[in-house]
Amino acid sequence: MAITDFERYPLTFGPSPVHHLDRLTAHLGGAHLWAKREDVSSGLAFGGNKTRKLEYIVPDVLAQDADTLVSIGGYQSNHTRQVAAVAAKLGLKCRLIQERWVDWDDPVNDKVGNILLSRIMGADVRLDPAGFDIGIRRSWEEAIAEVEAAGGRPYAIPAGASEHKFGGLGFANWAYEVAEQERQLGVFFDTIVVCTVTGSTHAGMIAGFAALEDEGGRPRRVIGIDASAKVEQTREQVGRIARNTAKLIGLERDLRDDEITVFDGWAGDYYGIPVQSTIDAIRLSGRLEGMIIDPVYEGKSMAGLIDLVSQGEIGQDSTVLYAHLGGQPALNAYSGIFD
Ligand code: 1AC
Repeated sequence: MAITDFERYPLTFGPSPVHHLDRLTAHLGGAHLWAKREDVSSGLAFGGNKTRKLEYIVPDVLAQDADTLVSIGGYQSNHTRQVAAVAAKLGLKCRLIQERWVDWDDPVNDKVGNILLSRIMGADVRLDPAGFDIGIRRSWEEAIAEVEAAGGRPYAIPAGASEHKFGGLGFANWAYEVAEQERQLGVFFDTIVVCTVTGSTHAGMIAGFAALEDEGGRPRRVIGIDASAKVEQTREQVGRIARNTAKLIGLERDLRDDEITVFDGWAGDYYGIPVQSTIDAIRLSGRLEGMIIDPVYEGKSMAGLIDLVSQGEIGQDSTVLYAHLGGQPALNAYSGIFD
């Protein structure tokens, strides 16, 4: 099968926009920087990367005649907010487990931003004191069982939709979308930079670009910047999901280890806790480009991009595509760092 053989339920406006980051490029004095914006690609609750993944999962939800989406994330999960939006759009119920993934003592951490939006959209939000983990969680399995026991028809979506069998397809297709946008714009992105935590965004890109390369496309680097602060677990998960996704879309070879690149160094000590480089990157993107990024994901991947360019790890002649995954609603729980 190829990516085009999978059914896709439209939840986005179409291809997410790509634009040049003129002032950031000039500021860093090298590498031509562009952004592809998942944050402005859907009308569903501010969109984001999960909306694109859910486009490939919804056909399965409908085929199973489920009546309740059940998912999980941290209090400020973007993923659960997008699941809540999709449930609302489809007229389904939504049950969300929101764990205390981040030890962040802002008094409104469990009230504003993503979690507020999920509540507004009618999701049944349950807080859970468990800490951060990208694996399959007991609380989520219990929620699925509870919905079932109450006579519901649950559809289980793991954290970030990453461990779902179709979780990598949305971003495998993103790679094909990029190739089409390159033809239209007359550019070639030799380097892609993306934040990675639960892994399927990054993994899908790896699979998609590998397939494009095997179809005669030019090779390129897909650099994942770890924001989990548990880089080995993330690296393993990215590799596994990338290989599964590559098989699904018909890649007839194993992925090479050099195709799976996860860099650490910008996550700090904990998932969800911004460090100075995160805050500096958020301010720089805002002040130079009016581009708002968040303290959990994009602030860390942007800090990585800035350093990789400044240190020459990404060359001055490179043309770089920065994947903006749409995590801004969480900013509401971090106002204290910008006082
Ligand atoms: C961790 C999956 C993740 C979220 O938003 O909950 N990105």
